[in-house]
Amino acid sequence: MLQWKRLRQGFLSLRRRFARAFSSGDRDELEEILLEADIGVERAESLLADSKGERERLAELIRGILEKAEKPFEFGAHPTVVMIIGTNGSGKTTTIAKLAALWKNRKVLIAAADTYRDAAGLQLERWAARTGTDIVSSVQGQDAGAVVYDALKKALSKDYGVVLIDTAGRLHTRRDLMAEAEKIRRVATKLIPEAPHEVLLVMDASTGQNGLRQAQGFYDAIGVTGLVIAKLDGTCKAGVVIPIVERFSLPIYFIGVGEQTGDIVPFCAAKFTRALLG
Ligand SMILES: Nc1nc2c(ncn2[C@@H]2O[C@H](COP(=O)(O)OP(=O)(O)O)[C@@H](O)[C@H]2O)c(=O)[nH]1
Ligand SMILES: [Mg+2]
Repeated sequence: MLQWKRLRQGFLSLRRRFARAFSSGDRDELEEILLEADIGVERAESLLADSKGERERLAELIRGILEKAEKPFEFGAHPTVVMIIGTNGSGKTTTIAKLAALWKNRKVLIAAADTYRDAAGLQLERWAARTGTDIVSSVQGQDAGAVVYDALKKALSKDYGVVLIDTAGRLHTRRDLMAEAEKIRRVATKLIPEAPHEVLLVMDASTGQNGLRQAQGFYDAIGVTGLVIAKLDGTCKAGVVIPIVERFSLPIYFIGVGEQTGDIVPFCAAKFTRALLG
């Protein structure tokens, strides 16, 4: 698929460095690459020890870790309500545009519940127009809860298959985060008792371990059901996917490999490992 090609292209220099280190048997260089890829010190050391620095063995070990996170996204309910959360700038709104395009034939409705910034609503409306997706936005200063309520009501009455809820990422304290998520949840369950069916945490791969720490705050505050790892195109910190999988034990449903609506693909451990190591 085109998206995996993009990923392979982005990892080219990383793959070349790996290839050189494997062929010269330079264990120090291998460790250096793994550390720079933000895989984490302990994991880098144990992977090197267990693989004895052999390419095939290392690939097998990495694939083994990543396979735990491979799970197809399932639509259990009609509508399936998917809340998208994550740090400001991690890629939430872009991911919503991508998912709306990917799931076009399921009849998607977007709820623009990042009501803290006007620009967020406008950005989402542009994406909705571009992908031909219906959207419910805040009117006259409605808060996130009111937007979600209107969106779910519309989804039920107009037979939408999926509702994607955009949320604010700029909330600073854990308490603010929890309060906002709780508000959305409380309102949603009034109309659909099990909603939101999925809470996807969007993480920015290019921020490496740093982003991992930030995402931890969301993970701790809100019941997350799955991950989307955005901005994997061209980042030299792609190794961070390994500690992400080990830390959160959650499925990675999708990865983002660019800024366009087509730049999303279901996560595949084997393909990802091949893109990384060759
Ligand atoms: N290269 C790349 N850029 C991305 C990707 N996903 C999002 N972005 C960019 O990251 C920036 C922030 O994205 P946005 O969706 O607005 O983040 P939000 O604040 O979480 O809603 C924008 O410039 C996006 O174009 C991706 O997969 N790859
Ligand atoms: Mg946004």
